[in-house]
Amino acid sequence: MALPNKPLGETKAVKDPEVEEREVDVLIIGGGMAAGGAAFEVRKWMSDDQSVLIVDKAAMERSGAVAQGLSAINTFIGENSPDDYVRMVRNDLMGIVREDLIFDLGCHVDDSVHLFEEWGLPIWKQSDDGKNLDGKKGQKMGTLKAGAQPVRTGKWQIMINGESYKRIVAEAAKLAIGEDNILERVFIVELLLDANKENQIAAAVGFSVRENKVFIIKCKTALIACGGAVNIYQPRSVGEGKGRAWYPVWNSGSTYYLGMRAGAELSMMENRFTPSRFKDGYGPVGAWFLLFKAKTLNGLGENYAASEAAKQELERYAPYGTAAVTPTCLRNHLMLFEMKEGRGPIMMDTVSALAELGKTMDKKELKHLESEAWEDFLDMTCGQANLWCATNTLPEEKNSEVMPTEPYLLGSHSGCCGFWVSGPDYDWVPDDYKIKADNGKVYNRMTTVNGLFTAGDGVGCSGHKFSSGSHSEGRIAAKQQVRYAKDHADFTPAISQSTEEIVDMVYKPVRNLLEHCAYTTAIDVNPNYIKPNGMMYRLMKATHEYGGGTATYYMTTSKNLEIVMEMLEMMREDCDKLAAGDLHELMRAWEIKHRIWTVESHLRHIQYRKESRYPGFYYQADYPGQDDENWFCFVNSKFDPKEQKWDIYKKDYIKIIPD
Ligand code: SFD
Ligand code: AMP
Repeated sequence: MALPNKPLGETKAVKDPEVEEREVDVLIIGGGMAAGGAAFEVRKWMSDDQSVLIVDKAAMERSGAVAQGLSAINTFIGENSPDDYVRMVRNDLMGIVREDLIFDLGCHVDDSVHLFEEWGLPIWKQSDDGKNLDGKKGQKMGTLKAGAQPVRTGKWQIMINGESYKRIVAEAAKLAIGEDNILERVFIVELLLDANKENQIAAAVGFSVRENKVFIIKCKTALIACGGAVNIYQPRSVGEGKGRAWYPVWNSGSTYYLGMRAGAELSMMENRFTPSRFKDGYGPVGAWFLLFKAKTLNGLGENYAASEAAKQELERYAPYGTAAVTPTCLRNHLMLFEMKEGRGPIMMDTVSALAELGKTMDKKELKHLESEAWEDFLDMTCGQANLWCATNTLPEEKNSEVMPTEPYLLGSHSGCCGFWVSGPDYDWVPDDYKIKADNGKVYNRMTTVNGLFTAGDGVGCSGHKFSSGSHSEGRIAAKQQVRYAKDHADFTPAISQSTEEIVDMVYKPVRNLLEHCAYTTAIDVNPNYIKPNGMMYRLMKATHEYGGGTATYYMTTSKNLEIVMEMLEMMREDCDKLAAGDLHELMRAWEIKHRIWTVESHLRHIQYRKESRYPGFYYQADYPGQDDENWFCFVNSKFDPKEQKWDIYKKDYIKIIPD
């Protein structure tokens, strides 16, 4: 008889888990930057009789995108204005953004950065004679809040010694919210709507990845802040490199899945991010371009981005392409152009950059510069530093290859997919950007489902928040959640599903396995079920080949989309047959389901938008180029949980900040 589970390692799943029921006023789902901000802020606004709970699938100290740390904070307004911040984001995202949300964030983000510094995050400072001081030397210059000057790499970015960034943010969040109000290692699988009140959030359902226990958590209001979606496409790193990606592999689209299944309106899900990264190690490039002033060269050693051909290509995408800073997607577009023309690979010229900077430095300063090059990766993508070691790469002696990655979905970095949320209730915010709750009031960052909020990667149409902005947005949302809970003090959440039905849904993969595993001798091969690993390969192959993955240089067509949509529909059906033998595998089963729905919404949007708005991120070959006349608008979609049907439509873009 086949063994029903791995003998070692993971906790074996049982057929009948324990059930723990809770009820709180305010629920925060996720434990990353946005949820960390929410947890820090929330208790300040709560009254004594209100309750709160934060639930993270992992351990907050090292969960989410900032798990490994970061070496820069990419949004700090400082001496700039929020208006200009809006202009920058708008240009980078090819014109179609929610300016109310971006402006609002720009007004608040610096406060989070000041807090990070107060909590112990070392921020690089400029000395009076313009030198870069990091670590303790930087700290001696005083705080940003007190007027010390950060080391600006670009107009918006500042350098940090950020290996422990997430630990610092998590510590503050945990202290503020209180140990008793934290659930770690609990994966939320579904949200439930209220049994009596139409379109009102009522509960979240999840399970522990450490013990056989299902959680049913009722709430008046919930925040979904589970980050973006990774591993929805075949990654470039396969074989022994599998498991590496730039964005965090454990962020599986839960934000989008949870909200969309509750009926929350999505916006700009067609947008994706395929960042240029150091090849195979996924090291970010920002510090190299901005701090070290490096150039990328094509295979012929030419600075292709400065060529006449590149200039002409960018002019096709004016006014964005001709702006002072080329939008991220168009930077990729130029890179792909070279590769497709047979002028690859693209190399980051680290050698010339360090030599140039070193010209004015003494030996000690030069050594420090070289260690900064290593620290950039050791602080946030240590695998890249390992790869340099493994391949005998000294950046001052050998250039490194860069390449756009597989597609990720996110709303906080240089992408803007996510939910359509309410803007702040200011008179300058257009009515169409405000969502009125059942009581007629407007709650900033609330989705179209009453009581359901989101932040960070979850908020659509407003990228370039990064770590600091996500934290700040979590704080904005949490304050509104408390207000919502107070305004709905007499609402008692009720759910229509029985406890048995919920347990059966959450533990279905376990029950599938236990029921059928004796049928075959190899536990992974069975006509009655599919393991999440197999489903993962199925998903990745389909999106890779038909959905504009790296296989086709991010190109798709109407016919390809038709094919992949059919495949996804079948995958969704087959999710009922997922099987899991241990708790880790149960998480994998739910993650793949979340991924399938998420990437389906992405492709649905690409299918609907009859233009290629983001060249370099994706190309719809039947509709190349941009069609401003017909498509200078948002694309929104909604899954109706009652009818189990999709709807997709245009929504007007409204310009608020003049050029
Ligand atoms: O260099 C569930 N980011 C950068 N931001 C910067 O400010 N500076 C940088 O230097 C940045 N760079 C960078 C960045 C990210 C990564 C991975 C690298 C480099 C290598 C971006 C920011 O990190 C990002 O914008 C924010 O972190 C987004 O915040 P948020 O809160 O939206 O997502 P999260 O932090 O990943 O947190 C998600 C949380 O959800 C949990 N979770 N919990 C319960 N149930 C579920 N089903 C769940 N699913 C997920 C996670 O555990 C996590 O706690 S650079 O490239 O530019
Ligand atoms: P990255 O490391 O690519 O995630 O980028 C970090 C920050 O630097 C983000 O704010 C990017 O928008 C910005 N950035 C990266 N590369 C460039 C570039 N070549 N020109 C201008 N800004 C850049």
